[in-house]
Amino acid sequence: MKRRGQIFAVLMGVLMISGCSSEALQGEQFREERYGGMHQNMMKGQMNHQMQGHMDHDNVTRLEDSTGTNELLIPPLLERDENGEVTYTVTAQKGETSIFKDAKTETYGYNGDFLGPVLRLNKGEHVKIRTVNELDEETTFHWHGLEVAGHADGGPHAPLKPGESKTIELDVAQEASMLWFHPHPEGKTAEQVYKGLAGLLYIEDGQSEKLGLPNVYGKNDIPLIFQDRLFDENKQLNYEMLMNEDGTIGDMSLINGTLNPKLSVRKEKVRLRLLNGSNARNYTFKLNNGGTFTQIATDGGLLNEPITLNEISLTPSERAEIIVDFSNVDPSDQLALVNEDGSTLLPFHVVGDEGEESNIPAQLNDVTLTEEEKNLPVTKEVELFGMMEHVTINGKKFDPNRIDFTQKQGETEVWEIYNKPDMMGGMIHPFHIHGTQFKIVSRDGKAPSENERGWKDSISIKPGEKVNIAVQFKHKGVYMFHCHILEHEDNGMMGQIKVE
Ligand SMILES: [Cu+2]
Repeated sequence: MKRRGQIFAVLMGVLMISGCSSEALQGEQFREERYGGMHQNMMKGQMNHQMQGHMDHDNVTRLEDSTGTNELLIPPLLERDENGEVTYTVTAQKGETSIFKDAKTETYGYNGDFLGPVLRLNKGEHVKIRTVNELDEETTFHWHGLEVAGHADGGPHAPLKPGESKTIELDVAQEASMLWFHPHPEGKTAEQVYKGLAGLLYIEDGQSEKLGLPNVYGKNDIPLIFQDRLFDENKQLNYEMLMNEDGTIGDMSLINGTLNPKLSVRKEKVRLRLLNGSNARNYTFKLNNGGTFTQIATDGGLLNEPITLNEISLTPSERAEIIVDFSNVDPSDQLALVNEDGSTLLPFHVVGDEGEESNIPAQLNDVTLTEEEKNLPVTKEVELFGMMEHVTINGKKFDPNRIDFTQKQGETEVWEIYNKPDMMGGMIHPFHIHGTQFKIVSRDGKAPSENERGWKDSISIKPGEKVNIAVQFKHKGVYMFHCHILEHEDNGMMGQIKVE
């Protein structure tokens, strides 16, 4: 892994020093053209580190295997406020967490020390959420995947200073899904998420409840927030020291904040709601026996039909709901959820009891890409480019005073998102738009895979790939669109759309 990085670093060094060869000159011009100020950074001796950081995207640090010592923590369901003035109160606060047995780690959390509770909203209801900042720094409360007016979306325009609070109101109109919430302050998102600010938002609707899918929270319906973290020698989340401009990748796997987790399940179908809540790591989830599972939902709702898979990839901020059938699994099978490279993420502890009866109906939803959507011309082009701090969208960095696009409320437009490769090939950028659930029209001109034919708010885009999406905003306001590698976002790989 390091070898390729080193070879590359040496190569780049040679190119820089021997400025007289034409090849080197081309390289130099290329860099100046593409990365501008990068040359200066190289001269400061940061290059080796940076290049290796980038090259490591091809061969990412393996996560430590979960020993299965600790029962997985299940996020608490947030109780509704009793006074009736607001539906929920969500407080960003500091805390201390015993992630390791022998140390306390300083963390951030919502209504607790680390991560956050689950907020449940019902389709059709009007809710008020009081947000409170008890941190020593500014933060925002962003509702990822929620179709909400721009002023309530919690982007970088809506910072709360320490001690401030703000109540937002919204009408919940979208279908059953698992969304999430996290901070979005300009330039500080990655650090605040890294320290623990992330919670889940469940939208519930009557229709999906009739399907008979596993839905006993914490028993056969389990949220799994996957995050990788690096800790310093004092077992602290020392972001300033550990961060990587190209996306901070850790060697320790936390699920719902639990280190070395295991999940005890009964002999029944179990619904796992997966969220890649990492700053930058991509996951490909598999079962260690190569067995299949069933995907039932994407970011923003149920798929039309269940899809049988033996692996599923999620880039940062993407979600998927899968059902694993443990009915015929024995404890001796030592079944586990593993990552692409085989590292054990979540061992399952199957207890002898029979569980609940549940179903996976053949028809789950009715979300279709219409002929009209398929035939709409591309009216917005987004070009993702760069690495490290030299990341841009359409050649520009985020400017809070610049509106990049406008779109009419309720009108569908096709956006073409292109991940322009760089001289080293480039890297996957997960692309997210605030305030909307969209549909994938095509990937490089071809229909999306069956398990992407549902509502999405974040998509993985490979280098060189062009993805067309049909986007509609239900509300007005200014919304962000950005790369969800949080360091890229903080480094300005973000634009703004005004919906009028
Ligand atoms: Cu990116």
